[in-house]
Amino acid sequence: MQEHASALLISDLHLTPSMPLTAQRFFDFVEKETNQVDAVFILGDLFEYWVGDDAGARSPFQQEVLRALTNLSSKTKTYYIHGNRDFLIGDQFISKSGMTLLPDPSKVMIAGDEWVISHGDALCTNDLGYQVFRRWVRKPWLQKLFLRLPLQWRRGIAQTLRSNSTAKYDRATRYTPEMARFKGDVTLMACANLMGSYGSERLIHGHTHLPARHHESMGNKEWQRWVLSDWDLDHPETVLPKASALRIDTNGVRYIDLVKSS
Ligand code: LP5
Ligand code: MN
Repeated sequence: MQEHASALLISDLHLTPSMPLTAQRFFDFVEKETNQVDAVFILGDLFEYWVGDDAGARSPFQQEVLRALTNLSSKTKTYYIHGNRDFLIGDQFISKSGMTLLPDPSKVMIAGDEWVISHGDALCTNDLGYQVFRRWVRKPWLQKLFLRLPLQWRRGIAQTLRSNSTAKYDRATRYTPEMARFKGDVTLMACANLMGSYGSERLIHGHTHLPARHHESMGNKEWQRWVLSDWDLDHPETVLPKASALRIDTNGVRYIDLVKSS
């Protein structure tokens, strides 16, 4: 396992041309904040959605993000883990970006400690509908079939999936907030199983948009769980501006608020 003296971890930026301030903060992050660390880990959902590397190659916005990633990985070792919205990012994009793709989950060494890192969606095991959906869309044969569809169809399917997901979330938070919390978070059991199978005491994930540090235990197993924040600087009328990274170095672990320092 490669050792990294220090690292920054981010996830869930959901980059899209319709969120220009969030995208600009990512470009500035690459320029300004990543120079002092040994590694950057992007734990999924960097993009709002991804329907194939060929689509990325035709999108000026995705090419701009690609240039930022290439610049980032030329100065700092950069790792990527797929999210639930951009799991179709393929070898072509990864190799152009200079990043290293890691499986979800992975164990990495940062500042002398072992950490398990994951996007986090697979840990939301109370959301049975989503887990069934996830198992299907992660099947290589279905992905191959999807990637052969005309680009417009793929975009249409992705946009339908996104708007269903957003509508489902809005309905649940309005009418059944407890159920939304129950389904929208990771479960203790899934985390315990993961920590047990990796023999680890430290977990970092994103996806839930519930940034916090937790101390958890099950039986005689204990672990700390750090949750990354999503980023949104484009909807101040509905959401407080948010963007942060987790920094790990010999001084410990801490969140860096990228809204205040923008
Ligand atoms: O992303 P987020 O945070 O809003 O919500 C997630 C779950 N939603 C999703 C869907 C993504 O947002 C959109 C994915 C776009 C990918 C583009 C390419 C797709 C290609 C397919 C390749 C084979 O992941 C949401 C969870 C939430 O997290 C909390 O954890 O609840 O889950 C859903 O909304 C999914 C529904 O629960 C299940 C819907 C079943 C619909 C069946 C349609 C099958 C279409 C198959 C397409 C080929
Ligand atoms: Mn996600």
